[in-house]
Amino acid sequence: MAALRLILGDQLSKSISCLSDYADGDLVLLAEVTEEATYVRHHKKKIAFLFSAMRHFHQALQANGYEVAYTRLDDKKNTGSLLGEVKRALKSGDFDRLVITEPGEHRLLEAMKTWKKTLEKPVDIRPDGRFLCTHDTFAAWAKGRKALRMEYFYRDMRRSTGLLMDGDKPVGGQWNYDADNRKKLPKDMQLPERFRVEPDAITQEVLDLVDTRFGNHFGSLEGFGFAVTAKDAEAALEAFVEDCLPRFGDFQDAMKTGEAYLFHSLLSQYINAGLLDPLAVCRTVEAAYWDGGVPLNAAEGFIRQIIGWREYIRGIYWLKMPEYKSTNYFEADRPLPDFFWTAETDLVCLQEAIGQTRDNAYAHHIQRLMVTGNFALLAGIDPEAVNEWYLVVYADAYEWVELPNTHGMALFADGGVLASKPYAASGKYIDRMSDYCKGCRYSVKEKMTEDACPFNYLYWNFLMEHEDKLRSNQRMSMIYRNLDRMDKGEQSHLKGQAARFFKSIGIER
Ligand code: FAD
Ligand code: DLZ
Repeated sequence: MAALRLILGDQLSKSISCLSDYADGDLVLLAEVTEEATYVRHHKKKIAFLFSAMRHFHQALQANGYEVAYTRLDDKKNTGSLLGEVKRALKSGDFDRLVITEPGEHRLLEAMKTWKKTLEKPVDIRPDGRFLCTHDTFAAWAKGRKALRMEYFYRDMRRSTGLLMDGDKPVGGQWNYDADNRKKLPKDMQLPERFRVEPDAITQEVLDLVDTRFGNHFGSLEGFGFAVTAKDAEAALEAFVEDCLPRFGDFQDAMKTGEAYLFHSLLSQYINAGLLDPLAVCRTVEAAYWDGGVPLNAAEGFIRQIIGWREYIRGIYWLKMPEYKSTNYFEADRPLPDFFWTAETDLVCLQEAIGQTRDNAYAHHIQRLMVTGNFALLAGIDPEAVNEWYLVVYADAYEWVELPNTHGMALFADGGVLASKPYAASGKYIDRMSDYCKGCRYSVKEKMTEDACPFNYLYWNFLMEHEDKLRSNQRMSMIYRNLDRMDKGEQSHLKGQAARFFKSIGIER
């Protein structure tokens, strides 16, 4: 008897576990469905990227001899849901089971667990072998630890992959070169042209479809230049290694007006969708280091993001869901300001981060963490609204990776599962790492006046509002000593400034 094998839109790898024992007579199913495209109103570029990559993957599978059923969004018989499409495909042949690779989102896994009953057939849900750390390995690492800090997990991952290792010691003698990765971008620094792929006929057709069907979703389709095949994603990796990797480390945290990409890899959406294999990407970067020309802080910094942060974030998600999502440590409850959708704000840093997000379905890590994330933290925006925004707006967003980064890292809504203290910062941090403040109508040097940078008074207001939860945190003690140096009048003036600002953007309590 034959198997039906469902491949999801972010599982576009020929090595995906649900294909591993494919045999003649089996059928592979890929389906564009409204349910997945609208459970949040994904950025138009994200939908276009996935649909085009799915259509190209369909072609690649056929060229490799697989029998594939492909549902296009506009097919008349499209039922609009994955389950509906599975049912339809099962009727097309004599299949005795459904084979799936576990999805990246808890909501879908829970739904799939009920399919066996609905379909009255065995449903084989397999582990996703594209990750380097299994759920069991992560759970074993986490067991009995007081704090689940990424750094120790990362060291184990270095040992188990052998990446940048010299026997059992880290190459260069240090595990982590993060302290060398915080340079501000020099004014006259030349930035590389970024790799892009001109849309082919398939992509163009998808762009038209998305424009028609998802016209009311966030974001612009203009300038779509993503790779949509594994081959082009490999070319994007090569271009990154050649043009950007040597400077990736130094300027990893920098931000510059009008420049969305700097030396970042722009590879997350390809890795997350299965067009690139994370370990192979790291091996390519390691090889570039051994060949010379790529400094250790760049190679280590990049590899840490993938085998460290990426795997750790996924581990936390599956270890802590579903309770994780409903925590709200600071009881934050303000609505998301409208400017998160329009980029219409006088703060240049937010204008840049949100405007680039709208145009590119991309912002780099420090923009996500220290500009939009930091603002949402300081302003006490409801984590549910913030989590949904991040899931909507980025081409690389799936809940397994988006949620711990937003809920845990940016908002500290998990109360410290992921971070040892909130990443709260005043405008001073943004000024140190960018040129945004120079062109801003607010003054980053001020905290008391009408013209003061809102990040400054929001920062102090946040510290005062959550003193009961934060003062005892040893890593915050210096900050609270600074607060104690302010007299009561100054403190109450800062609170007043924050209240006035919340009112001005329509999110007062
Ligand atoms: P680079 O800066 O070039 O980094 C290299 C690679 O490392 C990335 O491609 C990515 O695969 C990996 N990486 C780096 N940091 C992280 C991290 N913290 N977690 C997981 N992987 C990481 N990343 C997503 O892939 N999807 C998301 O939905 C997502 N949401 C985020 C939300 C917030 C609030 C924050 C602070 C971070 C989020 N990140 C997310 C992590 C990170 O910002 C992106 O992976 C990165 O910006 C992608 O751009 P890049 O490929 O140019 O990355
Ligand atoms: C994100 C997405 C979108 C927009 N559309 C589809 C789709 O039509 N068909 C599909 O199989 N997958 C899609 N996806 C990806 C899924 O949402 C993703 O597999 C789950 O969220 C689990 O990570």
